[in-house]
Amino acid sequence: MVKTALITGITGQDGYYLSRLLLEKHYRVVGLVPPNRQSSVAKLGALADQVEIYSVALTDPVALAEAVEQLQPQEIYNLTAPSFVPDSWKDPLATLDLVTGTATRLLDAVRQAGLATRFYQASSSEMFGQVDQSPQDENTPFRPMNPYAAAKVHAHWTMVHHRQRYGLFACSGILYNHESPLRPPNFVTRKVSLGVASIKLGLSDQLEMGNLDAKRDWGYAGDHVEAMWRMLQADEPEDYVIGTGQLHSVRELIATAFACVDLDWSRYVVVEPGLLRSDEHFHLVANPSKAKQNLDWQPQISFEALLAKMVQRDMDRLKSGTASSPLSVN
Ligand code: GDR
Repeated sequence: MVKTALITGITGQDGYYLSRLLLEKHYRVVGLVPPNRQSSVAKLGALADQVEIYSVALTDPVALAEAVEQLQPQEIYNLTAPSFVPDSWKDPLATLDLVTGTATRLLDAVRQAGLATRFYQASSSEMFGQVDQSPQDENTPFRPMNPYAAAKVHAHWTMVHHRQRYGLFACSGILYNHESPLRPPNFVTRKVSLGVASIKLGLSDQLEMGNLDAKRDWGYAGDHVEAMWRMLQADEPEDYVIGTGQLHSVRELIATAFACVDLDWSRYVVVEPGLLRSDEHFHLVANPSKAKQNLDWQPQISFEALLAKMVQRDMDRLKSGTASSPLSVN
């Protein structure tokens, strides 16, 4: 039987990699895309012809319930979110509605349709926030530090309630930073890979950065979407922390990326105070032991290999004049 997977946020980085994975596994892949976001489907490149797109407002519970009823998906991956964290301060209520509202509406749709659909909720390491233990695992308390993280916590608990009260097969993947050549350039890894490629090719001579001492657990998006899928194939619905378990500073990230093209980063990088964030002083790093043990999951691509891939891809894009086109992934 061909399985149907329904994805929100299909036009984002994770939507791309997850669609590719599911298509390789011969799923029927359906993306729920709001009417005002239809133009973003082009971001899926060659995959756009292989997935089905349903035009549905994620704010409309009736339309979502109809889509679920009609498609009868075996799996739902709820990936939609305004993922650039600082933006959530600009409109906390819109963030809450998109993140928590969409999760709640979809979970209710599954419950009301009486389906055995398996549900994946995209949770985030940002939910741990002000941690007093490192690394974090599935038992670490949530202490969110921004509206994005607070909304993700609310969505997570809504998912847990549906699992406990109604017996839905619902799981939360608490994912640490995961990157790829498809990351938009406002995120730090892509900003650096594009900056390095531009400097190497003589197109710019400076890279303005925020906090060089900030530390993150950076993995590869292709590895992390594999974990999402594995969670929904497990015998029991459980929540998992997904990350590499390795902490690197932004300074290390920059040095590693510049080293890919044999340049000394300290000659080009300047700190721009306007890019510093006031709400982050904590080290978010995963203890992914449970995923390794239960799902047989572990990252395949190292930090160094990931950055080399991103820098190379941006060199190629700039040389071919396609730097603004996020697609054609290696
Ligand atoms: P993050 O990703 O907020 O962790 O959220 P981002 O790449 O924006 O920041 C990572 C770290 O780098 C520091 N930093 C800078 N960041 C940006 N964007 N630009 C800079 O110039 C810069 N200089 C230093 C930041 O301060 C931060 O510490 C990502 C998103 O994918 C979320 O949606 C997801 O939930 C979390 O990861 C896990």
